[in-house]
Amino acid sequence: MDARLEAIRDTVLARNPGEAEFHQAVVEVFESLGPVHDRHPEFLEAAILERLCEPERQIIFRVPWTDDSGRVRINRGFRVEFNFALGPYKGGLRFHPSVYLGIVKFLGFEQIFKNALTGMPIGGGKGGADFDPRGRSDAEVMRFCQSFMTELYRHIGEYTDVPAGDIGVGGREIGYLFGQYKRITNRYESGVLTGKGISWGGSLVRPEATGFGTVIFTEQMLRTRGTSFDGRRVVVSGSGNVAINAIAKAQALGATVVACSDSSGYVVDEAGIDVALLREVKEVQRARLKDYAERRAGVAYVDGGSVWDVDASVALPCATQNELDSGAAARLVRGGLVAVGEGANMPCTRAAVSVFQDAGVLFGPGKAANAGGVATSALEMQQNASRDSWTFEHTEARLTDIMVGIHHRCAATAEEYGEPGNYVLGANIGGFVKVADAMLAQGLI
Ligand code: NDP
Ligand code: 2IT
Repeated sequence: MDARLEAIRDTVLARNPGEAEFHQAVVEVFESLGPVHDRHPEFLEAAILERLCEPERQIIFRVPWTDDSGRVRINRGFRVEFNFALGPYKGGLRFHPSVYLGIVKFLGFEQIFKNALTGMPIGGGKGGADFDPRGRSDAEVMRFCQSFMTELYRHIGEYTDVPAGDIGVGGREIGYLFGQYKRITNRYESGVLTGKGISWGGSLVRPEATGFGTVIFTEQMLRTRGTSFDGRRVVVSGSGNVAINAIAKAQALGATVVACSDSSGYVVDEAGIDVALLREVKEVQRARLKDYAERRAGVAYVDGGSVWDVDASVALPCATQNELDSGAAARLVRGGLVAVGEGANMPCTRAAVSVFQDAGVLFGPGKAANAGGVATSALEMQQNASRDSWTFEHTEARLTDIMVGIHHRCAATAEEYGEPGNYVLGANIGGFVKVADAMLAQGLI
């Protein structure tokens, strides 16, 4: 790493003790940014990096609620408003028991660069709670969401901060959150949340957008080597929103997705995952992947273990951070891996990324490859602002253009900085320069 940036990194790490995931995200970005600071000493003089690493606002709050037996429960809620240079803070809410400040900050930090890469007018933020929705009734989830919004509402707004979904937050939760926001404020402010239902201000394609976008980005990478998804054997991790839609799109492009997972195990389905059945099991019944295996002939369920033990030529990690380490990366490379597209945020460890890059595997980092979700959220905001709603075809065409544009920006930036094919470098520099220019123009704030 560049010596000037090392000193800034050390200060950032010392100021934020115990936040391992935030440290990891910061270090990974800093490793790309030396050459930018050679060309732009003004960024160092204006302390752009120090400012970027210090969130503009961090809100931590108590979320009290009662479970179905009447017992009082207390969770911790977060919203980190990281960067406002390009537009309203924008980023999802994660409900998962592992959520703490370090995870929200890593996600918010990544979101700054991701959102810049989309070319849309959105800043970076993220939030969530250490609430575990698994096994909770709809009524419990509703009471939790209402209590969460009873504090959050005063910090958000269509011109200030626009949350959306992430792990554990989908259409059901966004509905309860929007209802409570509307009730407290007495405003039908559609643009305050994205991922809404289609009949009340949502956008077609938003549910599919992250998974679709990841596959579109990965297809663009494959095309640089004169190949495509057609005929490929693919493994996807996770079986939530991003994973299911990545599976659907990869198979629409002619691939066979032979495995996917949840936190309990994975399935191997050599005939190709049956997306309609997977949606039924996971999205309608809210059941486990094991139930998918029980309902389909010829499918093996592996309890525990790692989905990365299954050979494939394309891997799409779509579950969670640090789910794919260097050992798994080396095994995948031995099994004939050609490309990786990160549907999740930071699913590959830094060591795993090095293994892929050293082996010449095409590697699309999350902040580029999974940007289709937030980009389509920005399209939802556009529709809300103009009180319009677009067709599926029109919205999907916009998403495709945006993903092709992100791929082009990353590839062109990597080339400009002398490392053709290095999408990590291209994404980090491409996102950073846009935000840094805006911060410089807007003065010391
Ligand atoms: P969902 O809640 O819909 O699905 C999450 C999936 O990942 C589930 O299969 C879940 O399994 C698995 N998972 C979650 N945590 C863990 C864990 N600690 N270990 C193993 N598996 C785990 O979330 P999404 O699909 O929306 O999000 C998946 C990833 O994509 C996240 O990294 C998210 O930040 C990222 N992302 C999401 C976007 C969106 O629009 N939703 C946009 C861009 C990125 P289980 O059910 O067993 O917990
Ligand atoms: O990580 C992400 O980009 C998201 N969870 C989507 C954020 C959004 O505002 O749509």
